[in-house]
Amino acid sequence: MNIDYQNSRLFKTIYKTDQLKNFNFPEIVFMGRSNVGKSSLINSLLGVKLAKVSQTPGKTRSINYYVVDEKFFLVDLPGFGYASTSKIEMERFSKLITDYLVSSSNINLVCHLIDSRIPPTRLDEIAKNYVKSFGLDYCILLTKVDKLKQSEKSKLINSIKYFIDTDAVSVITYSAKTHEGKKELQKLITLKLLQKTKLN
Ligand SMILES: Nc1nc2c(ncn2[C@@H]2O[C@H](COP(=O)(O)OP(=O)(O)OP(=O)(O)O)[C@@H](O)[C@H]2O)c(=O)[nH]1
Ligand SMILES: [Mg+2]
Repeated sequence: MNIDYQNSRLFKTIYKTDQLKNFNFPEIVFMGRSNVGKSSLINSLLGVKLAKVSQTPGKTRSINYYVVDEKFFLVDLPGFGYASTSKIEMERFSKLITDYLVSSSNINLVCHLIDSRIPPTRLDEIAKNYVKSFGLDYCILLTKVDKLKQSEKSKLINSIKYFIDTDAVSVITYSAKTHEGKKELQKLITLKLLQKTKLN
């Protein structure tokens, strides 16, 4: 399958559960803690700067659907677990995420982003188990690997083995700065799209 990633655009932004609906494209979902690098990774993957990146955590408060080459959606979920966000906002964020996961019937893959320098948190554990309870395909993207020394990098996968409960889960190290991991992730996305749909 040939995918022209640069041929992408923002399709829809959703702020509230009642705006959620099923569109007619497969969805590749990006979730993770606030500031983990979701928007940067999406921009790197697409090769165009569509998603807003900020120094201030909690930037993406909505669900953003990007349509890629008129073939599928990349779905950028709001970051979870940003401590300074008011409690009501937090609840709204997580409710929007859980409502999305419940209501979408087109999810082909959920990519869980984890900062390669910060061990997974309790919320990461909850998010992973939640996704798995739906039987959704799941992979882990370890972000910001350009910030690691070579020695730290080689220990990285081992250090989060406890979090990954099966060898079947793909783990990709990614840098939005150097684009390390981009080809590998694109390959995985193609595989999942082919497995679940009849796209050609
Ligand atoms: N060095 C380095 N910095 C990165 C990388 N990815 C993201 N960053 C930085 O991390 C910060 C957060 O990046 P975002 O892409 O906005 O993260 P996010 O997960 O979308 O954040 P929210 O929308 O707040 O949930 C920014 O300052 C980015 O420049 C990376 O691969 N390498
Ligand atoms: Mg973001």
